[in-house]
Amino acid sequence: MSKEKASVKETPGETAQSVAIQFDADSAYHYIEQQVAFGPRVPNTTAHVACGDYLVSKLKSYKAEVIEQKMTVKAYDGTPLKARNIIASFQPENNNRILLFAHWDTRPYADADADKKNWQTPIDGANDGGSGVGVLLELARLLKENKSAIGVDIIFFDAEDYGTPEWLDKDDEETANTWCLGTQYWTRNPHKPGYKASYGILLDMVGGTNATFRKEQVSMHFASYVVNQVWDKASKSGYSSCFLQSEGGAITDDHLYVNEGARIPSIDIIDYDPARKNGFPDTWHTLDDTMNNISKETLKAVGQTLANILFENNK
Ligand code: AHN
Ligand code: ZN
Repeated sequence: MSKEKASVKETPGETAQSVAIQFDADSAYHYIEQQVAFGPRVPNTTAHVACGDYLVSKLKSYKAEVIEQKMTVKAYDGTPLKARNIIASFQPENNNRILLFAHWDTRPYADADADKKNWQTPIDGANDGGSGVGVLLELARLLKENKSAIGVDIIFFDAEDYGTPEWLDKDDEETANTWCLGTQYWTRNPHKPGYKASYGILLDMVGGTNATFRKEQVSMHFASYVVNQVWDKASKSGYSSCFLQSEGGAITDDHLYVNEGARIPSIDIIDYDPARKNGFPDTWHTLDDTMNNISKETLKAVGQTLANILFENNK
């Protein structure tokens, strides 16, 4: 990640670009709408299978090499979940790689909803699930049109959000490993033996209205230099009102397992503010996690920052 600089020399056969490659937030928004239109993407439902097929076909249409990792994982209550990690590689032969990831399943329970009657109802997951995938699909589209300097892997992890319900009132330590089941499976069974990337970036709830991103503590523990470089890039790109220079909480999320299991230094870009009631956005795990609370400004801030990292040498 070098400094932004204006392009000067033009070599024959190469086109110098003076403007950044534009991340299209309308396009990312549309990809979220498409996912939500399937209904809640809860493992063991037909909507989940149909959305997974949609994601695979989109990634193939963007000329990625796609691997579907199918598995059965065990939920907190023993339910076997039919799950699928979806892995897309751009420039698979390139040994210099970066990993971008998000979960694509949605929570079966609105267990943080103010109304107890809704606790057993599955959520739309426009932000929680949909947004990270929407941003990454738009980056995949850009990767078809523009060659990045590095190889890129995009992983949509499954069965992240089937963790122990709040109403069981268990303590966090006891239930931590009931989340992120697809990622935990992948760290034990990498899609390619010995898979490595220089670093990883997880997107979680990156589409909410007025979202703010703080330097999350698990990310700072394992990969502070990645956090600082991403936050610097965001600030240089004009998004310092979204990417704040302050400390976030420590979150059990997919990046924890990628750090501990796969040993790839990874960060979490997540809308989390320790000053809030439970830290997460108001819509988190409620029936309000819908398209109404998705903001194109937020999608643009995150997506353009990542595009500026992937394509920084294209300018
Ligand atoms: C826990 O609540 C333990 N982790 C939050 C991870 C998460 C859920 N991200 C989105 N939904
Ligand atoms: Zn969730």
